[in-house]
Amino acid sequence: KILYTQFRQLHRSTDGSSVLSFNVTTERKAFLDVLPEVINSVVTGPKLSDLPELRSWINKLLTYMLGGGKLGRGLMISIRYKMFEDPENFSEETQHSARILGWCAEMMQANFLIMDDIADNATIRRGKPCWHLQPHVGLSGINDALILYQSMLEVMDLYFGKTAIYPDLLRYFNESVYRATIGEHLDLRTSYNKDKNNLDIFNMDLINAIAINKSGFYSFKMPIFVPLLLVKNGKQKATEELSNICNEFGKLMQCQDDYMDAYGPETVTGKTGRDIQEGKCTWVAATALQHCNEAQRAVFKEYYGSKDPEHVKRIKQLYDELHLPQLYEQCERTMYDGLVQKIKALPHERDRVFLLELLNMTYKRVN
Ligand code: DMA
Ligand code: MG
Ligand code: MG
Ligand code: MG
Repeated sequence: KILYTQFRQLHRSTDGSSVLSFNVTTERKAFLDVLPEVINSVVTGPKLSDLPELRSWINKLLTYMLGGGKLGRGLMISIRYKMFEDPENFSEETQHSARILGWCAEMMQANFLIMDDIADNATIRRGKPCWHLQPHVGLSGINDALILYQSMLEVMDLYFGKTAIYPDLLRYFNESVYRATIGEHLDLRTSYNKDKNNLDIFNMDLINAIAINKSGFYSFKMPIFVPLLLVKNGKQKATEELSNICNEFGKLMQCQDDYMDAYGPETVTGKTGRDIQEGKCTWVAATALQHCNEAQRAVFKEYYGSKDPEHVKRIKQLYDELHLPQLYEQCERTMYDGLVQKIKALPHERDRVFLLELLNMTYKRVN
């Protein structure tokens, strides 16, 4: 399993321009070193100056929710910045700004996770109890999620409010929230219900719409496009082809997430599977239905979307009978191959190198 292995060290690309080298393990460490500054900038903000209790609550919230993640989105921003910046414009200061933006992405993600876990009745996230299950939280976690998001906006305003890229930054972050909430709506509102017997939800068009909105935009498009704002002429590199590739990454990531929900051990994924219980419209359920005979379809109809552990077991057994692991492996491979083709057709070498490495880290991921 290649996870955050070394990115290729490039000093000179084939088009002759020099490219700064980087290494994911080193960047991850440097990125983590910036976290105390981010938290500090929030809790020492003037709006909290007379509210010591709130300061310590927010400190606890940020510390809890920003720890233990894979940091994929944040690292994408800081690494991609370094990769795309011309060495003559690069400094520790500009890299620091990119890392701050990386943390903004992580704060946005943490805000989604709190709300998603409430809506999905989840219990474990990143190997720890979900935020809403912390003492005295419950549904007030919705407000904490908003506090997290607004803290992110405070950080962004503090570091970027007076820069020329601020309106574009806000646009990307705003669209990320809009897209993710649209995706979450589709995910939550379409769930299967035995009484309604709404099996028509399990179609690939809906699954793709959920994936592109729920995951594609904020997990790929935002962290892939935002660092381009930091570099000279970067906007010219923000193309439609690149955007399409982000959607494909979103589909791959969500398909993997759906598969791991049914098949990934909690000790590895750090979360509890909830999709069968919640009757979610997932890649796994739709693929199972495509391969069901009449009797198996009746089993699905009877037991999908039930919280009874025996029913969940029966659905998992059905998935096994239908060889879901093999079907998943084939589908993941097909998506991988499709992405390789599309990435290789991109005009900029730095995009090709970055995205192929990202793809290799994403392919066959287990958490
Ligand atoms: C989560 O989708 C989506 C957002 C926008 C946080 P999900 O419920 O499938 O995610 P997870 O499996 O991590 O709970
Ligand atoms: Mg969830
Ligand atoms: Mg969810
Ligand atoms: Mg999931």
